[in-house]
Amino acid sequence: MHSSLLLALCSATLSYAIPTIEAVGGKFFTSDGDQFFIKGVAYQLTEKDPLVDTEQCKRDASLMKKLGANTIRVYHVDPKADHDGCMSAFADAGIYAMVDMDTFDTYILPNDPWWNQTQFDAYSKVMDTFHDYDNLLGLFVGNEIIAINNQSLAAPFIKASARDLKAYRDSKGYRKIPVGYSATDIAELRPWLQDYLTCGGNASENIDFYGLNSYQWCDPTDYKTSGYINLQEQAKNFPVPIFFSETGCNKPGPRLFNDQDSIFGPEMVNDWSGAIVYEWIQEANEYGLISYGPKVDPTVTGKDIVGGFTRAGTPTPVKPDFDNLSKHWATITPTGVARSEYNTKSISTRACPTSTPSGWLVNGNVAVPTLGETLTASSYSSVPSATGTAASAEPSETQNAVSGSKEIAGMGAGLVEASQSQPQQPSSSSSAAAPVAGGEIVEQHCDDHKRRAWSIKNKNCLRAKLNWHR
Ligand SMILES: *[C@@H]1O[C@H](CO)[C@@H](O)[C@H](O)[C@H]1NC(C)=O
Ligand SMILES: *[C@@H]1O[C@H](CO)[C@@H](O)[C@H](O)[C@H]1NC(C)=O
Ligand SMILES: *[C@@H]1O[C@H](CO)[C@@H](O)[C@H](O)[C@H]1NC(C)=O
Ligand SMILES: CC(=O)N[C@H]1CO[C@H](CO)[C@@H](O)[C@@H]1O
Repeated sequence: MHSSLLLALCSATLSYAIPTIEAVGGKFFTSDGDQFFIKGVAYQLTEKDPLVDTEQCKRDASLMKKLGANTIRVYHVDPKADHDGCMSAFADAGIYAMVDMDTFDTYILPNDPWWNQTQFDAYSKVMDTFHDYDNLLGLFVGNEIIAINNQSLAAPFIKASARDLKAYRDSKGYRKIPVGYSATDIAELRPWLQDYLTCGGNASENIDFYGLNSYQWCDPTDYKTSGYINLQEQAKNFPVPIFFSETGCNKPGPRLFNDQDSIFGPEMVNDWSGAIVYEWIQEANEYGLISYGPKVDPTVTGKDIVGGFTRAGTPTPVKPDFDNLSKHWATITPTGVARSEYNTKSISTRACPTSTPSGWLVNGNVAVPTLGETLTASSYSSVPSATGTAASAEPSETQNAVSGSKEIAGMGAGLVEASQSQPQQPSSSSSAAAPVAGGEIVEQHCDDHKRRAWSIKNKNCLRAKLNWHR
């Protein structure tokens, strides 16, 4: 008893060494008052939870520090496991964690979304488990739920999950841990999705940050050709921190990471909060920055070997990719703005987009679904609650839409401008921002990150069902 209390105190003391991070307006700030920029890596060595093996975390944290990373992103954790060792290993190396709260069987579905108590319970358990770590930077309510415009009716359910998890956070007296979303980067969803998730004027219902999973910068390219110029146009004065929650095209390779110079350079640094590079471990998708040993036959099973790759041990840099990234990050030291000098009046408000046939389908500032609602035939209808009592029917989206609201009138010009900038995107770009031409990227992306089939039909997406990465 006594010694475990002592241990708890010790690890608590260790993690106090790192300042906490809060979202204020369109930026992240440390509790010391400095702006925080993410230099991150996606970290999911094992399917269930990579934050349980303290020794492994120490080895990885130490090399990540050399790489210049200050953040990891973890897609799946087991809320019942003990994360103290790993979280302090990362904190000791000055590294924050961003954690996805959804699980393999609770994520919001793109085509027939619902948001109910089972999901809420699963998400809130992750929050309960991680809230006390000072190096918890943020929590995601979802990753790439919506991948094409006709799935946009799932967006209000994303908002519902953010609203409920933020309310839960506040009701428990947890610190203001940022709660946000990580989006597929598809031009037909831009800027509608990012605007929708931050529109409506009620911060309690909006996400605290927006992450974009973008693979559209494939070296050699540049700020304009890659399409980053469009991302920037749409991120100007964004109301909450916006950053790349996954990035790093590996075609043709080696990876040069020249996008980091733009993200942290004069074009973008005032509006973006950094990037999480996909990914730490080398595996079949070949995005790895390090490996734990040579590739083996996929049929081989053994301790720490899954899917043809060793998933624990001493991390060895993949060359030249690791060094290339490390060299970039070493030269990138943005200071941004001090919290005391930051004027949140400079941020924009976003209109709730109006729907268009076969485009964005959520018409204006619709009522965010309540817990227990499901989407049927393009409107929300309450499903019977767990106790069997039918809740009252919700108004349909159309009835509820604030069409022609003053916000839309006020923001119209900006939105029109942003959407018109799309066709100017250079056609030479192999970008995911051009979904029709950019099939290759979309496919590759599905293969790497999706554990489920999208309704974008292609073999890679379907195969990804078997994959644990999203
Ligand atoms: C959504 O769009 C995809 C791709 O264009 C199409 O295959 C699918 O049938 C559409 N789904 C619905 C419900 O319209
Ligand atoms: C903002 O949203 C919260 C959560 O849905 C709600 O409780 C509150 O009444 C809303 N505030 C306003 C001013 O509408
Ligand atoms: C939530 O929805 C899922 C899928 O329909 C269902 O299995 C689960 O029982 C629901 N949870 C509650 C509390 O109703
Ligand atoms: C910035 C940097 O280090 N770039 C290097 C990345 O790798 C290629 C291939 O080895 C080198 O040519 C670059 O100089």
